[in-house]
Amino acid sequence: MLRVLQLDIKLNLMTASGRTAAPLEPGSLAPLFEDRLASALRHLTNLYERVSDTSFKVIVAGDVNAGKSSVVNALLRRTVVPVDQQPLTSTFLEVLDARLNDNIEEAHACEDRRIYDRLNEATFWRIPLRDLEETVAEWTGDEHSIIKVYARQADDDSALVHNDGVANLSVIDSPGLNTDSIKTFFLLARQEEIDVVVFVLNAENTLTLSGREFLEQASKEKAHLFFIVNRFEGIRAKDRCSRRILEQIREVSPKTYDEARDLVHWISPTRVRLHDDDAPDDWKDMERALRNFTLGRRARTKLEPAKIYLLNILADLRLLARMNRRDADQRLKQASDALEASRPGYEKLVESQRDDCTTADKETEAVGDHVRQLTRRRLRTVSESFEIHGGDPAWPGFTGMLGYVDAIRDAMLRAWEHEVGKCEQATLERVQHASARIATLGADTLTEPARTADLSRLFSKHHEQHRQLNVRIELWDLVEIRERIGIATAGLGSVAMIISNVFGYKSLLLNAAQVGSTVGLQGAKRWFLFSITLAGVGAAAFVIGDMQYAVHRKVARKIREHIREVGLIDQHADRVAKRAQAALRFSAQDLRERYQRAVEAERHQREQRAQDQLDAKERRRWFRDMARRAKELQELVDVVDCDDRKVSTLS
Ligand SMILES: Nc1nc2c(ncn2[C@@H]2O[C@H](COP(=O)(O)OP(=O)(O)OP(=O)(O)O)[C@@H](O)[C@H]2O)c(=O)[nH]1
Ligand SMILES: [Mg+2]
Repeated sequence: MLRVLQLDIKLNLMTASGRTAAPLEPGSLAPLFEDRLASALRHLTNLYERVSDTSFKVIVAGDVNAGKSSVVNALLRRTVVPVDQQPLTSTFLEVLDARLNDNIEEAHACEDRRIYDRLNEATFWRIPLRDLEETVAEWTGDEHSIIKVYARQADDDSALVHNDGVANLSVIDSPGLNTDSIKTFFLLARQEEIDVVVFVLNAENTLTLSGREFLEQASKEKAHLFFIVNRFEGIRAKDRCSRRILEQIREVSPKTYDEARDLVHWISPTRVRLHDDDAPDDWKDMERALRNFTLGRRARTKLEPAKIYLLNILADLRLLARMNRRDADQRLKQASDALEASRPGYEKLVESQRDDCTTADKETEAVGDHVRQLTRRRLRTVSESFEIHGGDPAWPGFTGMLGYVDAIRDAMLRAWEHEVGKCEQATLERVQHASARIATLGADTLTEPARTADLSRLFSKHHEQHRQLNVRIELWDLVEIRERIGIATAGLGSVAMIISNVFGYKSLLLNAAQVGSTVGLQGAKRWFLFSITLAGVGAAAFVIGDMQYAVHRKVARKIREHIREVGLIDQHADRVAKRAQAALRFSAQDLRERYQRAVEAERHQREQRAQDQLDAKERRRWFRDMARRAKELQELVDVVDCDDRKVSTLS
């Protein structure tokens, strides 16, 4: 349990929240501790000042009319404070060295000692020493009032009040004890930091209830008290009397009883002749004992409270350090556990990232290759079988030849376009399938859903133009190279041969009549005869070929040549492959990014935990150092010998 630092936390919590069981949040705790530490520091500063202060305060207490004022005067060897048979002293009188008041003897009556300032007349009023008795008799101050009496000291250095450069003592005469004055007494004791309480006991009277109550309370705060038992001379049964008194002292202050030889003195102040420097030896013995007790054992009166306070604070600090270290240990363990626990998940994530991204890339490549080959194969197939795609348009005769050729060509081109379209469709399906597959990659690891690629525009309008194929076929194209050379060398005469070559003689013969209808009978006859002649020259028999088939073949070949020259199959294969890969790369990239974000988030969290780990280690180290330092200090403070460790302070 905290000794110094705890009390205020409880109080603060009570006032702050109105209940005691307020949760102790570190955030709300810190300012309370800060506050408490600040006031502890202030207190330590006060204690330090007190320890380094050479002045001592002795207060003389006792029942009404016990002879307190007489003791004070006897110590001073002169009448300074008023003495009377009637109860007299009603306020505290502090007797100080006149040198503290520019060597002027006078009294300062002060309403409120907390604001007393010797140099500020607003805080007191002056009383000549000779009028002191009158003032003391008349003035009833309140709990804060005091009369500061500056008096020159007797030269005898055995007198208690002296200034030998080492210690500066002041003696306070106090009012007789009753319920009210006890309170006032402890209030003053708390404010003035009293070093020694001298209790004046009248041997002729028994201790009053107030006196007993006072002693009980005082011995709780100071283990040792100093007793002067007066009017002992007149007691006949001295042994019995002293036994009775010592027994009383033992009951209220056992420590004092243990050292009764030094701390209990049986002597009357009236035996001291005032205004005479000399005093009876036993009085002087008492004074020496009091001086020794006050000055010689300053450690006990001044150091002890500081020591106890310091030890308590250090014990508190060690406890706090221990608690905080334990907390840091716990945090360290939490952070380490969390880090360790998240490691397999993190490693798995990184591994799946690598695997899945590779898979996606491979899939992209594979789909590209696949559709490229598929497209290539299909287009090659269609281009190789153009002949069967040419359709079967009605033979229009020679004159409609061009239209006929165009019709065949168009049919073939349509077949081509259709096949290109089908390749695109197959690619689209393949891409859809692959894209869906990529989207499922990492589904069990990643929380972020996959973005769906928009495949509706994979082969959009823009691609229609790619499908279209324009191949112009001239009649001239229907003539083979070999034949063209013949035409060039043989002149027009070879035309019939060529034509017959192209369309076959059969068609030529069969269609002669139709030719005649358009070019004129005469001309037709001539063309026909000419051709016959030519044919007759070149061949023994007319081979009637299938003209339509020949046109199909020639057109198909022409288109095929065009396709080959342009490299159209590869172009299409590359185009669909590229499109497919581009579409799949979108999915792969999405996968990669989602993985990256997930890995990044996980890494960030791990870094955070690593940082927590470091912080906890740092905290642990710091609090270990703090505990070590507190322990070292404790040992240092502990060896300071203050004689009596249970002594505590009045303040
Ligand atoms: N015989 C005898 N008389 C004493 C002794 N001490 C004090 N007196 C007398 O007792 C009376 C009261 O003495 P004070 O010193 O005024 O007592 P006090 O304790 O200061 O009294 P209050 O301040 O009124 O409480 C005076 O008449 C003193 O002369 C003593 O040791 N022997
Ligand atoms: Mg008095």
